[in-house]
Amino acid sequence: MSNVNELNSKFGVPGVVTIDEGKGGLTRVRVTAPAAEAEIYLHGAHVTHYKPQGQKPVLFMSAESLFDPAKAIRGGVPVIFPWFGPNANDPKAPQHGFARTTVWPIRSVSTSDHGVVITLGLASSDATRKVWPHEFEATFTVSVGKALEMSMDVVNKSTREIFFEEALHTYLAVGDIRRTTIDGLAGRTFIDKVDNKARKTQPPGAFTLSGETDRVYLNTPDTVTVDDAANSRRLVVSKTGSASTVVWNPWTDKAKAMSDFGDDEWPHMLCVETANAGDNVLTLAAGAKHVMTATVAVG
Ligand code: TA6
Repeated sequence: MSNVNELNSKFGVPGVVTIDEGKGGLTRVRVTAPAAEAEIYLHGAHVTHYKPQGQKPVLFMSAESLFDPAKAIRGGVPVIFPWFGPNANDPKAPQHGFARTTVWPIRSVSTSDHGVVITLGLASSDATRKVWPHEFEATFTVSVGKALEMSMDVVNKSTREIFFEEALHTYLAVGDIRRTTIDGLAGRTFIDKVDNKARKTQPPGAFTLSGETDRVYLNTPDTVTVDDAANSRRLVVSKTGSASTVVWNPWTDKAKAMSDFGDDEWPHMLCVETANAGDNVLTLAAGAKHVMTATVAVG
């Protein structure tokens, strides 16, 4: 794998894009553009920081997160692929797939008035075939500008159709989840993972969480608006090519149970995840490509 100096000479843009050794010695791309700053680790193609100029950081990062090649980073935007949650066929396989604990090489870096665009790639390998016997080419594109725009493109390089789930597992930073409302999911069916996976319908209007919440909303192309009263700002998560939206906050007990998450961090985060999961598992024909995008912006 290229070292940091080689990567900088190949992809660095003086004063705008720098590749360095981040936490845990993991390779990190640092972006300082006029509109925003961001950080992306090659480990998991993981966006760990996004801060529009003049704003507080938009993404939550746990102070307890590990930066360990064998573990997922806790916070930012974990890239979930090719399954969501446990692997139904292999209980020993890593939760949420292997993409978030695999190094994604940089494919390209470009700058424009719109912002900085970084593309990373992940292709099937002996390691991936061991847990998922299919040929694929994934490309993750991050555009750092007035909004954070991400695109997860998957090409089926196999000779037969493949089935997969995916998610951009976005951890939003909020001032206080107990004073935060979520709007855009009214009327949608969701799987309630804190109530025996019961299927329920989201009532009309915006809602506020009052306890551990873990919901997979199905068949929803909707934009979600998060009104963060404590920070007097709105965060807007819009998407294309995604039929599922996952809403998660661990609350007190689950927070205590996670060693890479501070006991007192749960009020300051809300996952609004852009996904294709559960009933919305994707079928991709041989040679075909699927594109899922998520845009996170301060409203
Ligand atoms: O997206 C919500 C969820 O599936 C929750 O069930 C919880 O497990 C969360 O993901 C975090 O999972 P992780 O494997 O990153 O600890």
